[in-house]
Amino acid sequence: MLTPDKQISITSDGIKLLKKAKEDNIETVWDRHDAQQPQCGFCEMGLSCRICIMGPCRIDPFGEGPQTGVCGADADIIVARNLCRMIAAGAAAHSDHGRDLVEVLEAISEGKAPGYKIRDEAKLKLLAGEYGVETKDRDALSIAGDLAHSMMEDYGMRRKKVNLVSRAPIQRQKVWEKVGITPRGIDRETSEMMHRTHMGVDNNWQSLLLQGLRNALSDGWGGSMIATEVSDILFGVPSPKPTMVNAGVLKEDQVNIVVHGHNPVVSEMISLACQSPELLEKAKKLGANGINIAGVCCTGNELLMRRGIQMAGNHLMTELILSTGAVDMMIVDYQCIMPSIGKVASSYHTRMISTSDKAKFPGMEHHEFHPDNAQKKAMTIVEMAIENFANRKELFIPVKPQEAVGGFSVETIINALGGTADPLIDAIKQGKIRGAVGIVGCNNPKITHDYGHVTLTRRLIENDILVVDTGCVSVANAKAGFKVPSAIEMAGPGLKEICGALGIPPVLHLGSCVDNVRILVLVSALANALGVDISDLPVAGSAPEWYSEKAVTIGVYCVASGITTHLGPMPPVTGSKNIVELLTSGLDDVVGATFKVEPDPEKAALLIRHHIEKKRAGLGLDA
Ligand code: CUV
Ligand code: SF4
Repeated sequence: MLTPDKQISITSDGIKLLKKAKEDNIETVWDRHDAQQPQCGFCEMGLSCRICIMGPCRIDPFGEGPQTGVCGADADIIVARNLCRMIAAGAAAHSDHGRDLVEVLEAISEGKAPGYKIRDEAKLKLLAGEYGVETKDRDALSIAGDLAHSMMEDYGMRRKKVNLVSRAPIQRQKVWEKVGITPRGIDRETSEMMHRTHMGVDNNWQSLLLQGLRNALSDGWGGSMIATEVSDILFGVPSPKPTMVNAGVLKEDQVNIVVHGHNPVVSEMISLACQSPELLEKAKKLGANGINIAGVCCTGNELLMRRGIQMAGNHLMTELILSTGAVDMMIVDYQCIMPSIGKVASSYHTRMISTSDKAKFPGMEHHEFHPDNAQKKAMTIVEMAIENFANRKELFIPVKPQEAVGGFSVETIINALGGTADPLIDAIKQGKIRGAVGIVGCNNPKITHDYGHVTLTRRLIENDILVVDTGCVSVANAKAGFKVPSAIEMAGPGLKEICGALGIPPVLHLGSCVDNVRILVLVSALANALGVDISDLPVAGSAPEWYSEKAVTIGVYCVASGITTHLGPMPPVTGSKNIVELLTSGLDDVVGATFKVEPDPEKAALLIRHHIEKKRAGLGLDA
């Protein structure tokens, strides 16, 4: 158990719910993290290898024991292979999520996905144009079919480059060509990464890492970008909407359904079912004043972006939210779903439902969703949740919800600016806004929950740096009150003036993890407007509390796209001086950006500000 003085979270719902969970004898992620101490030093440094069964092998970092594995791989090779396999896994996860959306798009075009439809024809046509699909005098469904098939080709080996790479500024595309890292096919790069890291294939740490960059780019400008764009086509381009966040969004008098995971394909159908008059009627009959849907993690972000649906919490809140006793049902799809939550739920009345053929969990009932049955399934599942309302025991909803605004797509940001990026560029040129930072990623029990996100964000906005966020950061920042227009009071004078005039908060919610591609599109627009490369812009990325393989991939595609990126937790690379050197400085010569690792968000804010001022000087601003 945790020592009482160790602060686990800066959030009051987190602290109160952890206390409740302890009273209820619930084991949480923090307890399990404690039980794992000390964690393996070899693994932390990336120096252990279990790729083949001549091993497992470890390299002695102090130079006394073995310096190679059984096969002869040295520290550089082992660290590189381990990191590259993390990139491949992250790219696979996002891109497979994208693939599921492409399959829904195809099914709609064939009339095999009742309940789903093309909600944004303009975006469909825009994408069709980019993919060279004929749109003139054609109906949306046949365009959708051809677009889906063309996107499927992006996943394979028939193309020389992933199609949406052409969205990047031409200077950036040339960098990729010169270095030889233009991604060719989405699955191809992941598959080749796994091949190269098999024993006895690529044993040059530099060329391994270059393939790692290409693999990450195949996600950022491929799989994730497809995921976001097809989600916009199917469920609508996000626009700003008021919402509520934290555990207080659960309602005492309503059926509470929490959706968890990443893909909007299931959660969108659930949210529609929650509005069905027939089910609302049934809820009423059973004594509930309505059906309340809330999200956790990224599928929640997807719903928040497009429907203003409230968020109950982020990654480290997913167990705690169950100890409210107020969740009648939790419905999950995939990614970042702790295998512990079925067990947590068994102490309460909560019914746990898994929905994906590729993601099953202990202690959950499996109800598989497919495009052809999702509409019906959603009705059945929500009805089960309503029936479970009667089984509630005592509730503990610890806080009042916090207001926030979410739903900033690139389209709506440009709209808010009056149709072009010019006002933003002018503000940057005049120095009213010094630059912009995308703060993204997860929570990690190694760091006080939400402390990294909120501290870094506060320091940046008070220094006139615009913050955009996605993923679990977006919930942390919304809970901290950065996402109401009055939050400009926490911003520096220049940022306050600009955001005040536009009526927007100083921290803009750009969506889920796959929506980090909206940041790529936004920086491309800024770079093009200024006639420079992305790496010349006064911008940066940051993942202060990251934990997942997906986060590694995001960090790598940001850097490969020219965005210098800060990481809170150190990735498992310190066993190779060469690789640490390359990631933190050498990459500057290759792609014009690097990683900066700094666990303390106060210091990270200084590093990032310094970087932004350096880029401003490079552009001749403030001269
Ligand atoms: Ni994809 S990847 S913990 S839910 S941001 Fe949240 Fe977001 Fe990390 Fe997961
Ligand atoms: Fe050991 Fe080499 Fe096998 Fe890795 S690939 S487990 S280093 S023998």
